[in-house]
Amino acid sequence: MGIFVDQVGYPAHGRKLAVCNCACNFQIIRLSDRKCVFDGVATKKGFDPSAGEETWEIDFSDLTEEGGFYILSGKGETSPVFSIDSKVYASLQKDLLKALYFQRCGCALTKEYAGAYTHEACHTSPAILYEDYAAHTENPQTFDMTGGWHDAGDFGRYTTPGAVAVGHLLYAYELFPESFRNSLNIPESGNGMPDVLNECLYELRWLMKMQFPDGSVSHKLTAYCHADFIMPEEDHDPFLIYPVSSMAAADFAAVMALASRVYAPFLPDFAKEALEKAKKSFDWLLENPYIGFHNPEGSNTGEYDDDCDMDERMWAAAELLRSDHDSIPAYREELQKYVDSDINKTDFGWTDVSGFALLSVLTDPAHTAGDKIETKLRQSLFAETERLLAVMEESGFSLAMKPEDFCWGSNMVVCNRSMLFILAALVSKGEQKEQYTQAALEQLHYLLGRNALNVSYVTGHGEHAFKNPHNRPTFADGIELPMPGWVSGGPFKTPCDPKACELIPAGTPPMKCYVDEVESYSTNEITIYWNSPAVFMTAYFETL
Ligand code: 9MR
Ligand code: ZN
Repeated sequence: MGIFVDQVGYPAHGRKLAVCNCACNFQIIRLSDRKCVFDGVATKKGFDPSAGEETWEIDFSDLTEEGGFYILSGKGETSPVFSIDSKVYASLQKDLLKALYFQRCGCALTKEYAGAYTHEACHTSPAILYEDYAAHTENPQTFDMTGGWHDAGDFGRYTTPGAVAVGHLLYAYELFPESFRNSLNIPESGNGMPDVLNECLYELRWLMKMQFPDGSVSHKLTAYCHADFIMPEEDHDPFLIYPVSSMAAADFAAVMALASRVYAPFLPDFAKEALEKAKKSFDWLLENPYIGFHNPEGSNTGEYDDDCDMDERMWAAAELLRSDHDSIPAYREELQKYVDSDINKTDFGWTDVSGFALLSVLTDPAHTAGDKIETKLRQSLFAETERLLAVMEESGFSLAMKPEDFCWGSNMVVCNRSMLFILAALVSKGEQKEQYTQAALEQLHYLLGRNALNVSYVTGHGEHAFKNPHNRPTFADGIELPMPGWVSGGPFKTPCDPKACELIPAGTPPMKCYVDEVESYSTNEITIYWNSPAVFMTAYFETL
């Protein structure tokens, strides 16, 4: 038998559900004195198609006492411990955000800020223009491309996922600034700017280096092949500035336009520069068609290939519409084109960024896009959230995921769906607002342990938190525990790395296709853009 709970915990007020996989009576036991503070009977929920199990629900919503607890079933089984607290996700949010500091490239991570997880400055040599490298040019052109965050367990830095991660974070700050008051203890802390903006600035300044003078933007900056499992400062492979893609230019334009607005009160010159750069890439896009990206023969670093740039162009138009007041009718016309197209409008991932356009339009206090666009985007939003609520109803874990949704990085899909519920809550009132807020929270409970594997997918948070992320420094640093606050990619219905294929038997239900193994890059890697939507979620829950 298993009893699955959010191993971090539940906000003191509101619904509190745990899940178990057989009929039972239950007691909630207070940790401090082992006394029963609440009891009841689990109610049958039904067969969960993703977990391949029957499920029952343990409802202890009426327990509002704060503290540490666990569940004891009539059969003597216990759940992991959890908290009930009015600010239950505060330290989680801090760690989710601080994790990005540990990805900083090009600078040393010192004890003062990194604790045990220090390393020397990495990847400081000038990077080589890919075309020159490929042509074996005698004196290839090189550029200073230092800075930014390592994308993931590898040391690559890629424009589209980088822009997306910063997007999640800047929107979180713009919408919930009060959730970002705490210091992250990073080198810039205390300089008068919130640390979320300090941390994003590190990535934005690097992104600016990815723009060519004509406004086009390089798709990625990586070595030809992934490094071994070594510390970043031991990696001396040349880094290459790969060719441009239209997705990179559009995401760049969007995130720079967003940054120009968010940073204006703190760094007016930077904000101006960001807007100029955004406009330049936008103009380049108007003159250029879709340009995709594929790795050259034999290269195995990330590809982030995408066969459609309409959603990226949509995000760029939506952001410039809000931030550049000089050409509103032109941006609006461009945005309208994509709003009227049949592309998806509700995703926040690296392939599909249309949800950011929708978010930007629907949370614009000035309503710059106008009624016509707003109405259409509202329809798209609610059509998708209604569909997702129905998916949740089918799930024993109140999870808005169908079995087929467990792709590589499925936890990102979970987080992005939670973000969409949050957006629906932000533009709703009364009971509907509460329903969407609750739906968003149920997704976080899955991530933090209320799932068929009883795993918290955030390092350092939860009794059964995963411990072996596919992350080079984690492997190479000789420290037993990983840095806290990393989100795992999570279950993948068709895992494709050798370790996962060896350990996960064929026919395993999608929600269980996961192994906490450092080698498993397709189920247990970490990335900047799997953490950033989780920051958005916890920032919202902090405001409640
Ligand atoms: O997150 C990406 C996932 O959606 C893709 O299915 C997968 C295969 O193309 O690539 C993932 O991205 C990886 C990137 O290519 C390189 N850095 C690590 C990323 C996470 O695994
Ligand atoms: Zn580096």
